[in-house]
Amino acid sequence: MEQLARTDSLTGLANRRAIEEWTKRELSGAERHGFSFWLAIADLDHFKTINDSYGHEAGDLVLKKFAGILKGNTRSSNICGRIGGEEFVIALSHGDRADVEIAVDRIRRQLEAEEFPFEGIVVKATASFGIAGFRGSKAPDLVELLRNADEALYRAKREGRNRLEFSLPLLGDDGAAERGHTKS
Ligand code: GH3
Ligand code: MG
Ligand code: MG
Repeated sequence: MEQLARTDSLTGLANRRAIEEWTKRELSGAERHGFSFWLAIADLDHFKTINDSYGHEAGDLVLKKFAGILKGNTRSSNICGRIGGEEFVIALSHGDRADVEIAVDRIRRQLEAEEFPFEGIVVKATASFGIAGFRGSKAPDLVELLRNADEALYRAKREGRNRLEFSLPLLGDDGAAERGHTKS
């Protein structure tokens, strides 16, 4: 029961509640020990068109396979989950911006390369990603991180989809150090 209450039934990923609990814990650790914390929102591109063209079941198949890609790319110290219909999050502790960019872009490329055989046709899908991060002594809450990640996601959509964008500077008083691609 405990486990079910924290699991998304379609994909088996962590649900919003589990993400909230995990993020809260990690953010307080990040604040105390000075490590960074990153949150990426992934939103499938033109997902409505996939449903409209091939049906809701095809859409569900894409959601499940994308969840598999996320799981395959999540280390035990990180978490991924489904927070809404076709919206997912990947939360990563530690690492600098370049590390996060590499990890998230690997997921983006895997989805782009994936073929979803469905009733004799091959369905393709892509996703856009918005990423927000924190490093410093005063942690934001999940809502604030999500808001920043969402703003970056909106930019990724506007600039053509199938891409990732960062919300910069990072939240927190050490966030400016992460402006560039390398840690200073
Ligand atoms: P964009 O690239 O701007 O994100 O376009 P979009 O079509 O993905 O965005 P929009 O928010 O308009 O559509 C999301 C669609 O996701 C609409 C909804 O029917 C579909 N959806 C939400 N949850 C599920 C689900 O559990 N299964 C399926 N098959 N579809 C879902
Ligand atoms: Mg959406
Ligand atoms: Mg979408």
